[in-house]
Amino acid sequence: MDTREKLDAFQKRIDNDEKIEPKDWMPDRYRKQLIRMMSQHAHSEIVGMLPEGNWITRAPSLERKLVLLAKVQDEAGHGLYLYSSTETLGARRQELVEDYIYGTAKYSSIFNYPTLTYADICVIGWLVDGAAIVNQTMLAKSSYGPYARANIRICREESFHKKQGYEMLAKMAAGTPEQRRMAQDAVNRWWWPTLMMFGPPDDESPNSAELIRWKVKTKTNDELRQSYVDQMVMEAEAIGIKLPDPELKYNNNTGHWDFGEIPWDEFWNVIKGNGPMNRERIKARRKAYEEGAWVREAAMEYARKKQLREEKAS
Ligand code: FAQ
Repeated sequence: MDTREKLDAFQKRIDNDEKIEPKDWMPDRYRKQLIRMMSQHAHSEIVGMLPEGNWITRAPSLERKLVLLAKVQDEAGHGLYLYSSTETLGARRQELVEDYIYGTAKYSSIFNYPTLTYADICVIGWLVDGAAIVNQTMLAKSSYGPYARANIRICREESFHKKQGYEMLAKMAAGTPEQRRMAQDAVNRWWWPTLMMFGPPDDESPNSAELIRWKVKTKTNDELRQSYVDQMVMEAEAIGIKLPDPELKYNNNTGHWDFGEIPWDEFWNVIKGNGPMNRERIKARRKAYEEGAWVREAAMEYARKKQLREEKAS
């Protein structure tokens, strides 16, 4: 088959909702787009451990500490599934990692904000994991098999994270005036950045059309953002939390909640590396990477020796 025929056959498989697997033929651009998106997702899970890890030693009780430790550990696991699935495309993990800690590869904008009080931990569970679930439930149906399967597992764990965040926030919102103030203040700071997690508006999203044609994404950034807002309005109301948007209003014609203008300048600034915590996050990741060099070397040596032993034995 010539390239045109291969491309047509590939698109036909996608249109028939077949999964593409690592050894199947795929256009270079499909591979490249997946490596970009999946590795960004993996980096986000790993960088995402930092804002929450910051509160492990200060959790308000042993139970809360155990829950937070388990959550942060889950995020590390998600990073690992995602790096492994990106490797099925021929990418090398070390290069991917070095691309964001020393280069220009991106990770989610949301992890460049500080966690100022324990209420931020509740809000990350509710709002950030909540947004991640809306996005990743869609990605669990992605056309690339290993990515879809990684997201199925991730979503199951994120659902638990969201429930525990919501439960903690509900308790705070029903607590003392000081606890209620902390809960509301955290929601005020995190609401707009969580709306930005879904990416720029559709008419400013250069990758969406191609990703949707290949069913890597099956919904647009704005469609996902809208379903998130619709869901969160009700959840906020149920626990007496006010979302910080005076323009939130139910629209009888569309059946959705209209919302105010997202501060997009802030988003572009954060993804260019100028958010409140970008430099600190990269510094922390560089330190961990450099101090962990001996572990990687030891693991590689162990794998090399094991392979030699197996070759000798066979
Ligand atoms: N942050 O053309 P589009 C989590 C970039 S995991 C930074 O619309 P696309 C778990 C985009 O890369 C959260 N950059 O791009 C957790 C592109 O730049 P490039 C992470 C962003 O790919 C919870 C440019 O803007 N999830 O939270 C962002 O069609 C709690 C133009 O954008 C994923 O990564 C952003 N928010 O759509 C962990 C899911 N948005 O690469 C710990 C997988 C856009 O061309 C605690 N990714 N950009 O230089 C996706 O679904 C998509 O890639 C989007 C962006 C929706 C993020």
